[in-house]
Amino acid sequence: MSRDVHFIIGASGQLGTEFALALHQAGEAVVLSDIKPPELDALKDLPFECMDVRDRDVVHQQLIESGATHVHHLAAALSARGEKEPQWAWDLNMRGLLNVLESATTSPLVKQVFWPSSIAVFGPDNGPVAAQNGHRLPETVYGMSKQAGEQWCAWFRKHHGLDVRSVRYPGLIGELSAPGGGTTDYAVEVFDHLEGPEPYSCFLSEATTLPMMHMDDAVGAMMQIMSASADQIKNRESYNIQGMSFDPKTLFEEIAKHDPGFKAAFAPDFRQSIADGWPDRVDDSAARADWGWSPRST
Ligand code: AKB
Repeated sequence: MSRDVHFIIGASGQLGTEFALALHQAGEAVVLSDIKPPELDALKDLPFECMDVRDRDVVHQQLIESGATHVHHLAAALSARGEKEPQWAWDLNMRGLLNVLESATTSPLVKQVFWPSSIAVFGPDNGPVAAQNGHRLPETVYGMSKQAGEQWCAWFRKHHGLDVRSVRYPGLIGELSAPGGGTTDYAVEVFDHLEGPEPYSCFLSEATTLPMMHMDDAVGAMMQIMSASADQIKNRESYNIQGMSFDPKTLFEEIAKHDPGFKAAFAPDFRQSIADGWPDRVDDSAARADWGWSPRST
Protein backbone atom coordinates (compact mmCIF):
# COMPACT_ATOMS: atom_id res chain seq x y z
CA MET A 1 0.00 0.00 0.00
CA SER A 2 1.40 3.43 -0.85
CA ARG A 3 2.12 5.89 1.92
CA ASP A 4 -0.02 8.90 2.77
CA VAL A 5 1.43 12.21 1.58
CA HIS A 6 0.39 15.41 3.36
CA PHE A 7 0.48 18.48 1.14
CA ILE A 8 0.48 21.63 3.29
CA ILE A 9 -0.46 24.93 1.62
CA GLY A 10 0.62 27.93 3.69
CA ALA A 11 3.33 25.84 5.36
CA SER A 12 5.45 28.90 6.19
CA GLY A 13 2.63 30.62 8.09
CA GLN A 14 1.80 30.62 11.80
CA LEU A 15 -0.26 27.43 11.89
CA GLY A 16 1.43 25.79 8.88
CA THR A 17 4.89 25.92 10.45
CA GLU A 18 3.78 24.18 13.64
CA PHE A 19 1.54 21.68 11.85
CA ALA A 20 4.27 20.74 9.35
CA LEU A 21 6.73 20.19 12.18
CA ALA A 22 4.27 18.04 14.15
CA LEU A 23 3.50 15.84 11.13
CA HIS A 24 7.18 15.51 10.23
CA GLN A 25 8.08 14.59 13.81
CA ALA A 26 5.29 11.99 13.77
CA GLY A 27 7.07 10.34 10.81
CA GLU A 28 4.52 11.39 8.17
CA ALA A 29 5.53 12.24 4.59
CA VAL A 30 4.98 15.96 4.02
CA VAL A 31 5.30 18.32 1.07
CA LEU A 32 5.35 21.99 2.06
CA SER A 33 4.16 24.82 -0.13
CA ASP A 34 3.88 28.57 0.25
CA ILE A 35 4.89 31.74 -1.57
CA LYS A 36 8.00 31.86 0.65
CA PRO A 37 10.16 29.04 2.07
CA PRO A 38 9.82 28.03 5.73
CA GLU A 39 11.94 29.96 8.24
CA LEU A 40 12.22 27.22 10.83
CA ASP A 41 15.51 25.30 10.48
CA ALA A 42 13.79 21.98 11.22
CA LEU A 43 11.66 22.40 8.07
CA LYS A 44 14.35 23.60 5.67
CA ASP A 45 15.31 20.16 4.33
CA LEU A 46 11.74 19.00 3.69
CA PRO A 47 10.29 19.01 0.15
CA PHE A 48 9.09 22.53 -0.64
CA GLU A 49 7.12 23.86 -3.62
CA CYS A 50 6.91 27.61 -4.15
CA MET A 51 3.26 28.07 -5.08
CA ASP A 52 0.64 30.80 -5.17
CA VAL A 53 -2.66 29.12 -4.28
CA ARG A 54 -4.48 31.60 -6.54
CA ASP A 55 -2.94 29.89 -9.58
CA ARG A 56 -5.43 27.17 -10.45
CA ASP A 57 -3.23 25.25 -12.91
CA VAL A 58 -0.25 25.19 -10.56
CA VAL A 59 -2.39 23.99 -7.64
CA HIS A 60 -3.77 21.18 -9.77
CA GLN A 61 -0.34 20.22 -11.09
CA GLN A 62 1.20 20.19 -7.59
CA LEU A 63 -1.50 18.01 -6.08
CA ILE A 64 -1.01 15.45 -8.86
CA GLU A 65 2.81 15.56 -8.97
CA SER A 66 3.28 15.38 -5.19
CA GLY A 67 1.02 12.33 -4.92
CA ALA A 68 -0.92 14.16 -2.20
CA THR A 69 -3.40 12.02 -0.30
CA HIS A 70 -4.20 14.70 2.30
CA VAL A 71 -4.36 18.42 1.52
CA HIS A 72 -4.18 20.98 4.32
CA HIS A 73 -5.03 24.41 2.95
CA LEU A 74 -3.86 26.93 5.56
CA ALA A 75 -2.99 29.98 3.42
CA ALA A 76 -5.24 32.98 4.12
CA ALA A 77 -5.40 36.73 4.63
CA LEU A 78 -6.49 37.42 8.24
CA SER A 79 -9.04 39.86 9.63
CA ALA A 80 -7.13 43.12 10.16
CA ARG A 81 -5.19 43.06 6.91
CA GLY A 82 -8.37 42.01 5.13
CA GLU A 83 -10.07 45.26 6.19
CA LYS A 84 -7.17 47.26 4.75
CA GLU A 85 -6.94 45.30 1.49
CA PRO A 86 -10.44 43.87 0.97
CA GLN A 87 -10.23 42.83 -2.68
CA TRP A 88 -6.85 41.18 -2.25
CA ALA A 89 -8.07 39.33 0.87
CA TRP A 90 -11.29 38.14 -0.76
CA ASP A 91 -9.41 36.97 -3.84
CA LEU A 92 -6.75 35.09 -1.89
CA ASN A 93 -9.21 33.47 0.50
CA MET A 94 -11.94 32.56 -1.98
CA ARG A 95 -10.01 31.83 -5.17
CA GLY A 96 -7.42 29.89 -3.17
CA LEU A 97 -10.06 27.73 -1.50
CA LEU A 98 -11.98 27.06 -4.72
CA ASN A 99 -8.75 26.10 -6.52
CA VAL A 100 -7.92 23.63 -3.76
CA LEU A 101 -11.42 22.11 -3.53
CA GLU A 102 -11.74 21.76 -7.29
CA SER A 103 -8.23 20.33 -7.73
CA ALA A 104 -8.79 17.90 -4.88
CA THR A 105 -11.90 16.49 -6.55
CA THR A 106 -9.96 15.83 -9.75
CA SER A 107 -6.75 14.47 -8.16
CA PRO A 108 -7.33 10.71 -7.90
CA LEU A 109 -5.13 10.13 -4.85
CA VAL A 110 -6.58 12.87 -2.62
CA LYS A 111 -8.60 11.34 0.21
CA GLN A 112 -9.12 14.31 2.52
CA VAL A 113 -8.91 18.09 2.65
CA PHE A 114 -8.57 20.22 5.80
CA TRP A 115 -9.41 23.92 5.70
CA PRO A 116 -9.56 26.20 8.74
CA SER A 117 -12.50 28.49 9.33
CA SER A 118 -12.53 31.05 12.16
CA ILE A 119 -14.55 32.57 14.98
CA ALA A 120 -14.72 35.51 12.55
CA VAL A 121 -17.77 33.88 10.91
CA PHE A 122 -19.81 35.16 13.84
CA GLY A 123 -21.40 38.58 13.70
CA PRO A 124 -22.09 40.86 16.65
CA ASP A 125 -25.55 39.45 17.46
CA ASN A 126 -24.58 36.31 19.35
CA GLY A 127 -24.00 37.61 22.86
CA PRO A 128 -20.88 36.43 24.67
CA VAL A 129 -21.14 32.74 23.72
CA ALA A 130 -21.51 31.70 20.08
CA ALA A 131 -23.45 28.47 19.57
CA GLN A 132 -22.37 26.00 16.87
CA ASN A 133 -25.08 27.37 14.58
CA GLY A 134 -25.01 30.86 16.07
CA HIS A 135 -25.84 33.97 14.11
CA ARG A 136 -23.39 34.27 11.21
CA LEU A 137 -23.53 37.67 9.63
CA PRO A 138 -19.85 38.64 9.79
CA GLU A 139 -18.90 42.29 9.38
CA THR A 140 -15.34 41.77 8.09
CA VAL A 141 -14.11 40.67 4.67
CA TYR A 142 -12.18 37.88 6.37
CA GLY A 143 -15.29 36.70 8.22
CA MET A 144 -17.34 36.88 5.02
CA SER A 145 -14.74 34.77 3.20
CA LYS A 146 -14.73 32.18 5.99
CA GLN A 147 -18.53 32.07 6.11
CA ALA A 148 -18.74 31.60 2.32
CA GLY A 149 -15.84 29.11 2.46
CA GLU A 150 -17.71 26.94 4.96
CA GLN A 151 -20.64 26.77 2.57
CA TRP A 152 -18.35 25.89 -0.33
CA CYS A 153 -16.87 23.03 1.72
CA ALA A 154 -20.37 21.67 2.39
CA TRP A 155 -21.22 22.09 -1.31
CA PHE A 156 -18.17 20.10 -2.48
CA ARG A 157 -19.06 17.39 0.05
CA LYS A 158 -22.64 17.22 -1.19
CA HIS A 159 -22.01 17.43 -4.93
CA HIS A 160 -18.59 15.77 -5.28
CA GLY A 161 -18.37 13.60 -2.15
CA LEU A 162 -15.13 15.38 -1.18
CA ASP A 163 -14.09 14.52 2.37
CA VAL A 164 -13.39 18.06 3.53
CA ARG A 165 -13.19 18.83 7.24
CA SER A 166 -12.93 22.11 9.12
CA VAL A 167 -12.76 23.76 12.52
CA ARG A 168 -13.31 27.42 13.47
CA TYR A 169 -10.08 28.58 15.04
CA PRO A 170 -9.88 31.33 17.64
CA GLY A 171 -6.67 33.38 18.10
CA LEU A 172 -3.66 31.03 18.09
CA ILE A 173 -0.72 31.38 20.45
CA GLY A 174 2.53 29.60 19.73
CA GLU A 175 6.23 30.32 20.05
CA LEU A 176 7.71 28.94 16.81
CA SER A 177 5.97 31.19 14.31
CA ALA A 178 4.43 34.66 14.31
CA PRO A 179 0.90 35.53 13.23
CA GLY A 180 0.39 38.40 10.79
CA GLY A 181 -2.53 40.67 10.05
CA GLY A 182 -4.96 39.30 12.64
CA THR A 183 -6.99 40.93 15.43
CA THR A 184 -5.87 38.40 18.05
CA ASP A 185 -2.16 38.95 17.21
CA TYR A 186 -1.55 41.10 20.32
CA ALA A 187 -1.49 37.94 22.46
CA VAL A 188 1.65 36.75 20.61
CA GLU A 189 3.13 40.16 19.73
CA VAL A 190 3.34 41.21 23.39
CA PHE A 191 5.94 38.53 24.09
CA ASP A 192 8.34 40.18 21.62
CA HIS A 193 8.15 43.42 23.62
CA LEU A 194 9.07 42.03 27.03
CA GLU A 195 12.64 43.32 26.90
CA GLY A 196 11.78 46.64 25.26
CA PRO A 197 12.29 50.02 27.00
CA GLU A 198 8.77 51.27 26.12
CA PRO A 199 5.49 49.88 27.50
CA TYR A 200 3.78 47.48 25.09
CA SER A 201 1.05 49.42 23.27
CA CYS A 202 -1.97 47.15 22.88
CA PHE A 203 -4.30 47.83 19.96
CA LEU A 204 -7.32 46.42 21.83
CA SER A 205 -8.91 47.79 25.00
CA GLU A 206 -8.07 46.12 28.30
CA ALA A 207 -11.43 44.35 28.75
CA THR A 208 -11.76 42.84 25.25
CA THR A 209 -12.33 39.14 25.91
CA LEU A 210 -11.69 36.86 22.93
CA PRO A 211 -11.42 33.11 22.39
CA MET A 212 -7.78 31.96 22.14
CA MET A 213 -5.99 28.62 21.82
CA HIS A 214 -2.54 27.23 22.48
CA MET A 215 -0.84 26.03 19.30
CA ASP A 216 -0.54 22.47 20.64
CA ASP A 217 -4.32 22.30 20.83
CA ALA A 218 -4.73 23.92 17.40
CA VAL A 219 -2.47 21.28 15.84
CA GLY A 220 -4.13 18.58 17.96
CA ALA A 221 -7.58 19.60 16.69
CA MET A 222 -6.41 19.23 13.09
CA MET A 223 -4.86 15.83 13.75
CA GLN A 224 -7.95 14.69 15.62
CA ILE A 225 -10.55 15.75 13.08
CA MET A 226 -8.48 14.34 10.20
CA SER A 227 -8.15 10.96 11.88
CA ALA A 228 -11.84 10.64 12.83
CA SER A 229 -13.94 8.33 10.67
CA ALA A 230 -15.96 10.06 7.94
CA ASP A 231 -19.29 9.23 9.58
CA GLN A 232 -18.24 11.02 12.78
CA ILE A 233 -18.00 14.29 10.85
CA LYS A 234 -21.67 15.17 10.80
CA ASN A 235 -21.06 18.86 10.17
CA ARG A 236 -19.50 19.55 6.78
CA GLU A 237 -19.33 23.31 7.22
CA SER A 238 -17.07 23.79 10.27
CA TYR A 239 -16.96 22.99 13.99
CA ASN A 240 -16.64 25.44 16.89
CA ILE A 241 -13.65 24.58 19.11
CA GLN A 242 -13.03 26.40 22.40
CA GLY A 243 -9.67 26.64 24.13
CA MET A 244 -9.41 29.51 26.64
CA SER A 245 -10.82 33.03 26.76
CA PHE A 246 -9.15 36.07 28.29
CA ASP A 247 -8.76 39.83 27.89
CA PRO A 248 -5.52 41.81 27.44
CA LYS A 249 -5.55 43.08 31.04
CA THR A 250 -5.64 39.54 32.45
CA LEU A 251 -2.82 38.39 30.15
CA PHE A 252 -0.64 41.38 30.99
CA GLU A 253 -1.19 40.97 34.75
CA GLU A 254 -0.06 37.36 34.39
CA ILE A 255 3.03 38.42 32.41
CA ALA A 256 3.87 41.04 35.08
CA LYS A 257 3.92 38.29 37.74
CA HIS A 258 6.89 36.75 35.89
CA ASP A 259 8.42 40.00 34.64
CA PRO A 260 7.76 42.74 37.24
CA GLY A 261 9.21 45.42 34.92
CA PHE A 262 6.60 44.73 32.22
CA LYS A 263 4.29 47.61 31.42
CA ALA A 264 1.47 47.96 28.91
CA ALA A 265 -0.58 50.83 27.58
CA PHE A 266 -3.86 50.62 25.69
CA ALA A 267 -4.42 52.42 22.39
CA PRO A 268 -7.35 50.73 20.64
CA ASP A 269 -7.38 51.21 16.86
CA PHE A 270 -9.57 49.95 13.99
CA ARG A 271 -9.07 46.38 15.22
CA GLN A 272 -11.21 47.13 18.28
CA SER A 273 -14.41 47.16 16.24
CA ILE A 274 -13.45 43.83 14.62
CA ALA A 275 -12.94 42.30 18.08
CA ASP A 276 -16.20 43.85 19.34
CA GLY A 277 -18.09 41.88 16.69
CA TRP A 278 -16.69 38.52 17.85
CA PRO A 279 -17.91 36.35 20.73
CA ASP A 280 -16.04 35.97 24.04
CA ARG A 281 -16.14 32.21 23.70
CA VAL A 282 -17.76 29.50 21.58
CA ASP A 283 -19.84 26.48 22.48
CA ASP A 284 -17.93 23.44 21.19
CA SER A 285 -20.26 20.70 22.41
CA ALA A 286 -20.87 19.44 18.83
CA ALA A 287 -17.12 18.86 18.23
CA ARG A 288 -16.85 17.13 21.61
CA ALA A 289 -19.83 14.87 20.88
CA ASP A 290 -19.07 14.07 17.21
CA TRP A 291 -15.31 13.46 17.14
CA GLY A 292 -14.17 13.70 20.75
CA TRP A 293 -12.59 17.17 20.75
CA SER A 294 -10.96 17.88 24.08
CA PRO A 295 -8.32 20.63 24.46
CA ARG A 296 -5.41 20.30 26.90
CA SER A 297 -5.17 24.02 27.75
CA THR A 298 -8.35 25.75 28.87
C1 AKB B 1 -7.57 36.88 13.27
O1 AKB B 1 -7.40 37.54 14.31
O2 AKB B 1 -7.91 37.39 12.20
C2 AKB B 1 -7.42 35.39 13.35
C3 AKB B 1 -8.69 34.67 13.61
C4 AKB B 1 -9.39 34.82 14.90
O3 AKB B 1 -9.17 33.96 12.76
N1 AKB B 1 -6.46 35.05 14.36
